[in-house]
Amino acid sequence: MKRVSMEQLRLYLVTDSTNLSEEIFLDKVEKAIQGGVTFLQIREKERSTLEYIELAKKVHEICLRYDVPMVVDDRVDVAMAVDAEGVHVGQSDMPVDIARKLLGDKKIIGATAKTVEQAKKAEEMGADYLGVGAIYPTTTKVKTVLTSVDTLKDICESVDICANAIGGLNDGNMDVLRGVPIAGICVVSAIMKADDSEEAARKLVAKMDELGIGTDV
Ligand code: TZP
Ligand code: MG
Repeated sequence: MKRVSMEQLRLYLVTDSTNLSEEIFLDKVEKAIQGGVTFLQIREKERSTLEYIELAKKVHEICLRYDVPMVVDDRVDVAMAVDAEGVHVGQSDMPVDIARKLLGDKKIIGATAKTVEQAKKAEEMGADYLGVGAIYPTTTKVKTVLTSVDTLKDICESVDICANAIGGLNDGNMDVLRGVPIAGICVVSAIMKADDSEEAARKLVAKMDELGIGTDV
């Protein structure tokens, strides 16, 4: 069952509301979608469950208006609470097959994979797409190691589900992804730290167009 398309994954925004007022955060998210974001993951590490749910509801309202799927990082309970389109799980989070049992057949489940083995296992367990990285060192709060572009290519060739590159990516350093059969890229800082998130998203789309990233040819 296809729950997410390659086109929907092309510009994947992982949010980070750190140091932003709610108003500015929500405005940044909406403008980023207007600039070309096609998929969104809400990712909050510091909030209580109640705060997470309240914010996720507001972000989801925006996403629904633009027909952009929203998944919740890590928290299957929060995804269920707000009827999000799905969840994204890392290697230390809830296993994909258990998340699938809890969320059912219709929801999107994304998984982080840093090796071909992890990628194949996630696919077998029912993941719909993969986030692969970090391609570059990242300043976003995350425990991660680097994944080479060669490994990213190997992963793309080893699974049938879509893979996106993540980690330190911006419009100035994506050239290494030319020719890699990814569906798109996932970014935090390139959009969340930009003064103008709409322009930032537009630039990322333009760069992907130039490099032929996520074009099904
Ligand atoms: N997983 C691997 S790298 C990363 C995550 C969540 C953070 C990416 O953030 P940025 O700011 O785009 O480097
Ligand atoms: Mg996680």
